[in-house]
Amino acid sequence: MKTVFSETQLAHAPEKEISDGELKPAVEIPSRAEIVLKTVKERNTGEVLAPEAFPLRPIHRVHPPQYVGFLEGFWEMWTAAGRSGEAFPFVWPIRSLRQDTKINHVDGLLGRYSMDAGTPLGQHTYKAARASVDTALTAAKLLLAGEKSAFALCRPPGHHAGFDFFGGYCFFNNAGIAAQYLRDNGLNRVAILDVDYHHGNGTQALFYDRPDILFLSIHADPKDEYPYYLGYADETGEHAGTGFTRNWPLPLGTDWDAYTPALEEACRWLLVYKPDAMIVSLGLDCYEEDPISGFRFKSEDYLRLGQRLAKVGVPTVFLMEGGYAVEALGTNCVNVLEGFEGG
Ligand code: OKP
Ligand code: ZN
Repeated sequence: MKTVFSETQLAHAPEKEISDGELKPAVEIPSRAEIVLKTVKERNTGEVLAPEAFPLRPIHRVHPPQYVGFLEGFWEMWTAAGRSGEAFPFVWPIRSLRQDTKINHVDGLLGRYSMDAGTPLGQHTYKAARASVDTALTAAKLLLAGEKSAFALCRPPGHHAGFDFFGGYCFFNNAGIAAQYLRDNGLNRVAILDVDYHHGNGTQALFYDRPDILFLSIHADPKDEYPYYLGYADETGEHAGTGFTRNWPLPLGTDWDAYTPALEEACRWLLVYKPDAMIVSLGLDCYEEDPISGFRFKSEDYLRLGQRLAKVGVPTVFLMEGGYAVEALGTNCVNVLEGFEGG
């Protein structure tokens, strides 16, 4: 399986994040991608290629130009306001506050375009997030060219980013942009299977009213885990998209055996839907040693995950999302890819 990777993604290198009431060392860091790349090379999973530089058009199919422009011009605005370090939002237009005003101040705009205070924005964030999108789109294009699978080594991740907001370490919704790109290039039905430990709220919301992009997600129960406000079992789509979203929230402490029934159900939905292609939002944070997560996958379980997904028999883009146990991240990720190729 070919891997797509861009060094430019490493330019987003946050130092701190706001978490548990403290400024802590950031966990969504460049070494995550570096160790996966190193393991891909060591275990010879296939050729590694740099992404093509895509224009803004495929991004604008998913995110509005105002939001994209905000991220693009952010650093200039931030430094013009006299700030120099990483940025965090701290005020949001929630219930009873206005959404529709034209705001000048950078702090107001930060809140307008974000969902949380845990996602640092820096000087090179936009450039790295664009490279992450390019990585996802290049992998999708490999599928269109006839590859049976491809691995997009994306960073920063994407599945929490919504139509016009960043959050959960995500800026552009890589999986959503890739899915829409596949639709725009001749595929009729695309499935997204999100196996990150956290619910992919951004991806779900993008396609909630659409039957042409199926969204399936298995994750920690949001009543006990981030992102808290989406990802419950009763969210199944709306309007024309009714029945084309499915969620399997699972309790903290879930191990592979407890996870399998949900995975089997998700695979059954995939067989019924018969997608022309599948995008796997591949978070590796169900791992037992993950520093911010509460599931109990072992490294071997990621081999099993890959083997099971191969049986679905659909052209597949694996697209990296979360996973923060850096030492094991390469092994866990490549286990999925090898499991898939061998299964
Ligand atoms: C991004 B992805 C822990 C705070 C965690 C955000 C988690 C974002 C996960 N105390 N905050 O889905 O892996
Ligand atoms: Zn996650």
